[in-house]
Amino acid sequence: MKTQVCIIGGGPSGLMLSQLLHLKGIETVVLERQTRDYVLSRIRAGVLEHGFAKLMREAECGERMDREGEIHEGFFVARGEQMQRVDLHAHTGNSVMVYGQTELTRDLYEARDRMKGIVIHQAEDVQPHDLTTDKPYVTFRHNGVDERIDCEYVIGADGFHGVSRRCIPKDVLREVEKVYPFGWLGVLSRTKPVSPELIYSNNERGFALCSLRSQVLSRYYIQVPLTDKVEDWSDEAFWAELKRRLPAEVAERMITGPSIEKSIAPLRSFVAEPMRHGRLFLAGDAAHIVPPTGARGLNSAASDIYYLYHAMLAHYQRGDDSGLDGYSAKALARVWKAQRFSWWMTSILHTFPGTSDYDKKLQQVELDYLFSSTAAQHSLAENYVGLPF
Ligand code: FAS
Ligand code: PHB
Repeated sequence: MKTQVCIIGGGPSGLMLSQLLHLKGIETVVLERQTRDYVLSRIRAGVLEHGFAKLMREAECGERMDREGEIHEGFFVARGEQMQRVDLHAHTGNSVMVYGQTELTRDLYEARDRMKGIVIHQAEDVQPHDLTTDKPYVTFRHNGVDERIDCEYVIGADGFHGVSRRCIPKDVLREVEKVYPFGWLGVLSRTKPVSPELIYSNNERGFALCSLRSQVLSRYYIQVPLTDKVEDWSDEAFWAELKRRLPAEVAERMITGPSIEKSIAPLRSFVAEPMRHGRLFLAGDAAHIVPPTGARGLNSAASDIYYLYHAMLAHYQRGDDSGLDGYSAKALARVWKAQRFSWWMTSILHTFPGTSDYDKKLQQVELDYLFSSTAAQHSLAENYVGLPF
């Protein structure tokens, strides 16, 4: 099998790039380890920067998002009984799109099918080869048969646990990481959301987040110790704890119901540099991870894909390799701004076990400043809607 760009990973990053390149006549093959149903069973991001929404439209995949997604022009930060609205539109003239990652991944798959894009599921033992030559190739096994794809470029869009990052030699790859001493217990329920806009709550019992997927599908999170297991949390226990961490006026109107999904995600900040090695380019979670507090994970993948898409266009249409040569530095510059914002949002909203009295005071003063300063709210708003690509 031959193609121009072999993409490892059929998550949002890989599918988006495949779709964008196909629309410009650049051939791709996507290799995905899991079944499509498995990929679509994962509940992840919920908030899209306007840049991501724009990319979905450019990929001719934005129609259902624009029909079913919700434009949000602000959100709330709660502290004890206090609630402060951050007016995204007033500060930036922009907004965010609330539309689940599961749905946009479904839209991307359907677009790939519509255009007869090649996405190979249950591709086992995917392995890139000869990445530092001008004839790289990728081997894998499918339905028990050993396969090979000869290509010109390999995109590692295979997430944090993928194979691509590990192809960069240890003496070249630099990885930095920060692991947080807690996780997020998330619940999806077919209930009316408690608030029309998101509520991020700093509470002495721990962080809580009220989000949504639609007006009949709520998404809630509470911070939990790393030692907690999902089975430790009944629905009743979850709802009771969530209410304790919200202002009384919000807790009182909470509509509870059975969880249709319940999971615990660990929180980490992680960056791998460089994001290029020869003909291999890393994108999305394969290269960087953020705690979901700032809703930057999926959105950081979007800017990687935007840069790679335009770099590939310049190469194939004009023989101009400046975009490819500058990709890693350009992508990392924006990745690190998202890292900073995600770390900052996490540091001001969560309780940190064993933190000093001084650091506790510092967190309260950060929140005092945010609640009292339009400049602080402007900074938060411009990061949340998405810094320019
Ligand atoms: P993904 O991990 O989504 O996709 C990579 C794909 O590669 C997967 O389908 C995987 O099966 C495949 N793959 C892996 N190894 C392979 C191999 N060897 N061969 C072939 N295929 C392989 N972000 C937010 O903004 N908000 C959130 O609330 C949020 N919650 C999250 C919760 C969890 C549990 C996780 C893990 C992430 C969350 N994220 C959130 C971040 C998430 O949305 C990612 O940023 C997003 O999935 C990134 O997309 P991809 O880069 O495509 O990586
Ligand atoms: C979600 O709806 O899953 C969500 C929203 C905002 C975040 C994190 C997760 O910051």
